Amino acid sequence: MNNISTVLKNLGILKLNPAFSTGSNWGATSGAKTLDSFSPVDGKKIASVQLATDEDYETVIKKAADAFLFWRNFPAPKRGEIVRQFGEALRMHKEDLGTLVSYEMGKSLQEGFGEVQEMIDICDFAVGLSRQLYGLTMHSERPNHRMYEQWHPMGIVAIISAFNFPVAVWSWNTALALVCGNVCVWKPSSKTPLCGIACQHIIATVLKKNNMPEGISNLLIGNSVGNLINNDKRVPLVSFTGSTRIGRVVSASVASRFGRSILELGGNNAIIISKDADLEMSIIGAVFGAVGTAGQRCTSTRRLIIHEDIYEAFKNKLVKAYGQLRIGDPLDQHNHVGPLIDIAAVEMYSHAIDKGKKEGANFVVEGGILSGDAYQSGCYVKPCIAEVENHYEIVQEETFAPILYLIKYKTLAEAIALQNGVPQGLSSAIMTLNLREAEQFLSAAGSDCGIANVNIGTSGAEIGGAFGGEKETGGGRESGSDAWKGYMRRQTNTINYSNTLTLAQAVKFDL
Ligand code: UN1
Repeated sequence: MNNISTVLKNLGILKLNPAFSTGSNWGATSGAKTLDSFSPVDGKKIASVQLATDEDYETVIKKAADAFLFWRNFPAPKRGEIVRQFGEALRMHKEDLGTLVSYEMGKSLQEGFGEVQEMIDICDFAVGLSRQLYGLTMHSERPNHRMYEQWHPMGIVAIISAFNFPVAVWSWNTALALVCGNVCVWKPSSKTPLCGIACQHIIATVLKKNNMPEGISNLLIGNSVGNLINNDKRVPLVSFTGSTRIGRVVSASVASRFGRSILELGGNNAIIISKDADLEMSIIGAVFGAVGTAGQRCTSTRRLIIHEDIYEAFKNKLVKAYGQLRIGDPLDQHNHVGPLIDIAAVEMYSHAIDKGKKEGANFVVEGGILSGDAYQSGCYVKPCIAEVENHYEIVQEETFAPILYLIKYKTLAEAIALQNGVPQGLSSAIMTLNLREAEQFLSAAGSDCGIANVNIGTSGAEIGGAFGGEKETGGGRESGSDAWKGYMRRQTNTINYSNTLTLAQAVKFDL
């Protein structure tokens, strides 16, 4: 692995210290406030970045609005060509960007590379889409009339993303929004600003090379930015990824001005382990789902709902598997589990364990905070497992940490009710070789989640499907399938090519 200053140099961002960017213009702010980015890997400060002011926000929105006037008329396949080049640039930078993700966010290097791969994949998807964006044609009830629908861009799309997928979630939104003819304003998580700067620099370089105007892709760093976006009528669409608590605020503010929002909020994802499951496969799926990204994916496996006949055997296998986990520097490829994002996350993890114990949780693998030379950042925790009941308050909540809850079931109907019996509805899975069980789980009376899998875990969705969930997860869809429709406005067109004006519904109106 390259050391971090080489990575920042290779990414071309070593000398950049902006509060915002409208493209190749990296604005130094009028404000004096700065934000330090610390690595949870070793606790060291990586860099200091400036925070955008309200004035900077205005500068960015004005540039974006101007750029939209050009971009909306630039043919969609040509927009796709720009996104294709962006995907190529990401291929070139995969190693450095993946390493930065791993170092600034703390996920394993493999997962850092995987995240950049998701970015490349969505670019490929968006390029194909840029020659589609299909609308339907309909038959008119009136003679010599034609009806069809078109999909038009909306304008400025704001993307507010979280620390846990500091680059991929932005790219899902940006790649789609751009081919759809929108311009983007991105507020990355203040826990991972350097990932934001690196991505913006990559796309800005591509836009500049193609002589595109400033303002097509924009970046704003700063905590007050979110609030400005939510209340700004010039921003018709806000795509927000984060907690249900903040999502509720975003959703209400945006709705009150009749804006549209795409919400990707909390998950409380379960795997049902049937007595007809392939147990070896189930163990790997469950362990990766629970400890991958140190349990900080919105798709992380939080609950295992296990059939009573295999409960003890499966639990013992899990305990054994947890005993083999190596926790440590995520850039060392031998380690399975890296740190949590920061000390506040460690506190939430400890609080959840204490609360669980008070409610009656029986820990079969104990948690704890690691200390010593290799864990100096204070952000490394032990993945743990607790036997619980589904109704415990702590089990009903999403804790962004590697805490796995075990729940026993007798009948499939009971298992499905347990799986659905939480406020969130993002991802779900069943491990079974029994076709009837699998189909019941996927039926209208089965899982109530946006994602329901058979014989794979809850995390690691491919970009080709629509990504998102129901209930307190917010209902938004991003990424593949027809999620692009969320980034466009639909227009129904009726064209009369006859010599007379015929009213619909056979209404007569003679003068
Ligand atoms: C997230 O955690 O916010 O399905 C996104 C997955 C990844 C995306 C997760 N492809 O686990």
